[in-house]
Amino acid sequence: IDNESLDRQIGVVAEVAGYLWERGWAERNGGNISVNVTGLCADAVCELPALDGPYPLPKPVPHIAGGCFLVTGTGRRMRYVASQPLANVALIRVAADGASYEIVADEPVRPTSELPAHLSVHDYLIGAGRPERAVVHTHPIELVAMTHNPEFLGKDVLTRLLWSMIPETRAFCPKGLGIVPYTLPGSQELADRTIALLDDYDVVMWTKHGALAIGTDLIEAFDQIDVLSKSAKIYESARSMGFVPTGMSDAEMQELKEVFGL
Ligand code: 2HA
Ligand code: ZN
Repeated sequence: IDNESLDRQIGVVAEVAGYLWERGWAERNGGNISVNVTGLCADAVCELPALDGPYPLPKPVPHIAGGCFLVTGTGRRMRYVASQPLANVALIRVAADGASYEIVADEPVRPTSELPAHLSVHDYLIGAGRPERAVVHTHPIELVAMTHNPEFLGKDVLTRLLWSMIPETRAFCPKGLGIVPYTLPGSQELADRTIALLDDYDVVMWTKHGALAIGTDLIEAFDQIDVLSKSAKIYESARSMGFVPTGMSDAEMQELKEVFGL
């Protein structure tokens, strides 16, 4: 496929896949990435014949009917997405009725097991008129560890704790972290529980599993998880030094909110 803007997007997928691997968030085939490239391949690419499919979707995605998506392949390792993106990323097209998809690309890579979550999120974003086009799901160690503590799972408890570790987290993740209770990976239920939190939170945490972030591009989505992860590491570091971190006070956080207009 010869398309400069698509090539650039594939380059960013490879870049972020490399970050996930380097962070230690992508054991084996852990995590997945998708980008809505519908606007970028309005030309010949979206008209390409299907190599494979159609495959039915568990729930129709009417707002992205006819759309094209770059999606990391099922069973594919992030470290190889980074080094050989073309061999490990699928290009898929959602059917005109939004109920199935086809694979259109040089190589018939099957999309991630978390396709229901990715496509449901893209469908929600377009339906809500939002600008985000990139979705990252990954397994950030410290954040996942924190979901194993029931005390952190109450409404906005983890968000407040993470905000209070360092001012940047409050500033760059102003809506915080929504928590989905443990749900079967790859299921439509996980997808539905995820999109239910996207109005109110920047990042969604899948309990005992991983994080999902959206962004206008993949770098922005990665950064959101990275900022939260930094706070989680500061918390862990303080605990392993033998004390419970004080955290910024409510007054200090309120000041940030006012001065930065968060
Ligand atoms: O792709 O991360 O959630 C493997 C996963 C499933
Ligand atoms: Zn996962």
